[in-house]
Amino acid sequence: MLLAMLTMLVHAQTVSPTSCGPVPNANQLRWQGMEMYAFIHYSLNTYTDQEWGFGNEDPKLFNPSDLDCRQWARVCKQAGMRGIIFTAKHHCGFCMWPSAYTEYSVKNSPWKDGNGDVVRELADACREEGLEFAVYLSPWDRNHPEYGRPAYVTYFRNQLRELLTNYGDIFEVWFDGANGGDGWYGGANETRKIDRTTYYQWPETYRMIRQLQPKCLIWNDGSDRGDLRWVGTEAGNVGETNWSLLNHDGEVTWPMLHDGLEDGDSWVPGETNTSIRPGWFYHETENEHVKSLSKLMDTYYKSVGRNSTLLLNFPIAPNGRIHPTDSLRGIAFKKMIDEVFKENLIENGKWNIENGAGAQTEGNVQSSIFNIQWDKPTACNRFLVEEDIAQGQRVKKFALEAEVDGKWVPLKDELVENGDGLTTIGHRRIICFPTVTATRLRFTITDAKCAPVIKKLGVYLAPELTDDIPDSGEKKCSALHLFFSTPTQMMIDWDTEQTFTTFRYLPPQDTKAGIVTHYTLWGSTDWANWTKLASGEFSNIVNNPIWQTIKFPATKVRILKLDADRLAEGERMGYGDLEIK
Ligand code: FUL
Repeated sequence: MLLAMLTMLVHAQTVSPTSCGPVPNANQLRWQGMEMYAFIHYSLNTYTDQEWGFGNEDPKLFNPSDLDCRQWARVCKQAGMRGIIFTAKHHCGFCMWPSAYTEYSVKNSPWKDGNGDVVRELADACREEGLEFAVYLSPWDRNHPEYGRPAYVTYFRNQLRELLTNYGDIFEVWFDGANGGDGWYGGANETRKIDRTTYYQWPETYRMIRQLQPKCLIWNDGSDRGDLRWVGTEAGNVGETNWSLLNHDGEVTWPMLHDGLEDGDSWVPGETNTSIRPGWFYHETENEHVKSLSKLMDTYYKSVGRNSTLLLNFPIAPNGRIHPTDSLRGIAFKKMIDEVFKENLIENGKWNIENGAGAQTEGNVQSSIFNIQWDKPTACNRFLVEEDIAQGQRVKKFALEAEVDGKWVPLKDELVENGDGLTTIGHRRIICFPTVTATRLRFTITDAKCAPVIKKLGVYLAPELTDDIPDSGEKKCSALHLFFSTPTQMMIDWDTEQTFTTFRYLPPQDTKAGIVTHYTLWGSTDWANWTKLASGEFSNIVNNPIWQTIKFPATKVRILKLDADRLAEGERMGYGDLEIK
């Protein structure tokens, strides 16, 4: 015991004050406290079963029978979301509010005879439910004739001004950096390349935002540094080491997005965005694939539990409502979070904290060692710790040990792949470890930028995370006879003629090399005459590598041929799995 105490003291002394680094501004601090808020994806894509519209989809398709923004707000609130970010305009350019600057909007749809405004209805519903409201405005606009030229940037700013002026307080603006190049562009049907670092002239746009909405945070994954950063994936996790820092200038590489930058000169915290379903927009085929409770909890631990916020997407179904499966799952998610954190075992009197500052679990405590003792062995499996980030993110490394049956055992984060995961803390860090029945717990800060300031500690006993229904491991395509006739052409053949209507492609899951972004699908009965069944793009497949579905009129074939017209990276087409129906 004496030796252990000495070791702890040595650790404490190694925490020598150096520079504490940047701190958040008031807006960032407030935003971090929101913890979870919802994305809502809804546009013409909802009616064309697409993830990215081309820009020529007919506004007449927008005619929901039962659009109910109050239902969205109620569901989001009950799912624990503190605000909603709405796709006011997605890449297709269709505006969900009657913008004065374009005809491509709800005003030319049959919904409410063209007198409707989804942005208004949602902003009002959010306020009624006590939620904050924010907008996603896609800089890439595949409808606008001037996209790629200076006139479009003026148009974009005019639209942004409408949104920031007419709908009350906006807590965040989301400027998606996605740009696939090609689009309708007023009928030009061509590819338009822009330089994302200069084209949009962000500094001027930022000035306008600051002036119109001084409390609004800017999310921007292209060029000029916004107030928040993307975490480099749409899978729902930030790096296990997550610094809320980046450098103000210079390129941001993928590891910087995912993990932040320990010695960054600016406070740019990570926001983890993911969808409750595989896609961002509603697809009936995904009704069976709404994320399970354990997957959502895993996402929570790997976002909010790793010093990030969670931006969880709920797509709107064609009738204008959140689908019942998604709403029930969202609400169950919040119930489960409440269940896990309902009883802080430190606070219920069985525990005490032994350190110089006295026993307390909330309020700032400057210390490097927290030695927690129980009267009787107590089962636990979650450890929660928060730094007072108003004073910066200081802790670099810590240790966690439990005394079980008279022996100290090191605990590690069971959700990390490498190492023990006991690195940065920041706003909140949650460590998940297999249940131990311990008499003591020791939390030691072993390295910090300067004197650590701990704001909260918690120890909990959560129901164990169960795995999702295990995958049989068998690929759907294992019974197919397939081969590559060239590095970018795949053939599949059958002994007899078959009738198909659907080709499904799962891209490679662990690399961008070989992901098909643009395709042509052909069918034949004789190897000589080929009928083109479909061609197009797999939208957003790089950032969200989920199953892609190609539908075509029922056709008899003996051979199918898939041409990879464009690959995300590399020269050889790859696949994770295939399904043909
Ligand atoms: C991506 C977009 O391309 C997706 O369609 C979606 O909006 C997602 C949130 O961001 O970059």
